[in-house]
Amino acid sequence: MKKNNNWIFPVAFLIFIIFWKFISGEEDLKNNYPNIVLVMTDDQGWGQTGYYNHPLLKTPNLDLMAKSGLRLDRFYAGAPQCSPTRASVLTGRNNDRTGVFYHGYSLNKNEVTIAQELKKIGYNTGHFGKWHLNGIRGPGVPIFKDDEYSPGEFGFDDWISVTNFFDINPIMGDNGIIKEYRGSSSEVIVKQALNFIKKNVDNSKPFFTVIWDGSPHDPFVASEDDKVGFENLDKKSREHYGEIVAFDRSIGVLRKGLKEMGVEKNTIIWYCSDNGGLKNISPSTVGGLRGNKNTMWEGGLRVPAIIEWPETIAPGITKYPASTMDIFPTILEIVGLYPNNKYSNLDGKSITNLFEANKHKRTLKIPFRHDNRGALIDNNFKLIAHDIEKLEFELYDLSNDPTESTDISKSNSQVFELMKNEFMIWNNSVDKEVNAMKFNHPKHWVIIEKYIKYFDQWINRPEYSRWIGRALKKEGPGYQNFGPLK
Ligand SMILES: [Ca+2]
Repeated sequence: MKKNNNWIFPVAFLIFIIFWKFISGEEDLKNNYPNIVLVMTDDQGWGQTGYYNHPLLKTPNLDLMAKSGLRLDRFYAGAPQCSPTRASVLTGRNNDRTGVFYHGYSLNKNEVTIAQELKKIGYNTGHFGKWHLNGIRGPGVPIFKDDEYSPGEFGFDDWISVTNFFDINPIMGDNGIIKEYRGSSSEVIVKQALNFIKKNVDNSKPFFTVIWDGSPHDPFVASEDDKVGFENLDKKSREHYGEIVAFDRSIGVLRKGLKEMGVEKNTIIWYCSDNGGLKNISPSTVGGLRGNKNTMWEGGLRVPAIIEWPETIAPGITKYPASTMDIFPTILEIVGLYPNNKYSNLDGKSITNLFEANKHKRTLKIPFRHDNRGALIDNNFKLIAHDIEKLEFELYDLSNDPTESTDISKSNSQVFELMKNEFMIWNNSVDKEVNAMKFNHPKHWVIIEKYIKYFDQWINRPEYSRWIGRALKKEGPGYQNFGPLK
């Protein structure tokens, strides 16, 4: 008797269809991976953009970007200081967990970075500008090839980077080789980043480009043209604001460059600053918020931020609280790596829900810990610990009190106790990681042999002369000034 095999064909066909759908779904995403550009300024305060109606400063290029992208009005730097925030961008984790306790600390080698993850799925990755995650203090010097903590060691294929802040006509490490560049720091790195982008566009490769500017960090040096309109300011403020004008122009060059290459529609540009605004600059840098850089007040943590992705994100403004710790999970979700992959102890969460019309309330609180100070943000509630060891906490309601003037911990004791407990549990989880890690304290480059070799060549460079002079006389501060340790 002949067996009835009629079922084989339909079942095989069904299996084929499911399999094909699965494969082609992955293929679609792969063929359409967005390009990603992260742009970060250094010390630009929350109030220092045209689109927040600054009384003097004009930022036409940022304003255009804010109009066509998603403007995040409550975006937080992961820490109120440079290196710690940079660590939080690359890892999605609080800075203390990564060994970057203060400026100049190196990022622990066992951290997983966005660049490493994106490389695995075929992205080309590049870093341009300030790095400040390699354990070196002092004004930015070129990063060498043999640097154990160079961008190349953390997943970047191509890099033109300096250890720290840099200014007009900088020398930088081009994949570890010293090269001299002409122009403002913003102009220089955007130009180099566009060369990298062009190479990838020509090869049809998705790219991940990190542009970390040295402006408007001190020393403040702007060109005459960029200081027009600031004549009535004191010299320091005039130069500082001039640097933001140069940065803004570089944003225009970047957006225009992407357009000319025809890739702007499927390119995400995520712009933000690395910490809050500076003191002693006029007009104020923080747009009416309390506190400045290096404090847990809003003025120290809240920074301007925009995500532009023309193909996917409708223009808009959101007050949803988010932070630089959300960049890692958000980007990895966009490319399909998160949450399928397990990443240990992330402190951020993906904010792709903001790209859709339905914006939910944030459920995961935003934790901060830096230099024995802490904070925890739960939508409008903000818990602050000025001294974690002494358990000194305060509570603010940012919806009624955006300037954090009234501590409501007594009148809202229930919320206060809950948030305090949650912060302490989180703080213990950070302690556990810190206690298990090995780390080195940062060093100023003037005491590192491979840099001492360049003293003769560099002593007349304006950005280095003071430091080299002091080092030759072996006197501080600056010489062997390690600053606060963990
Ligand atoms: Ca900074």
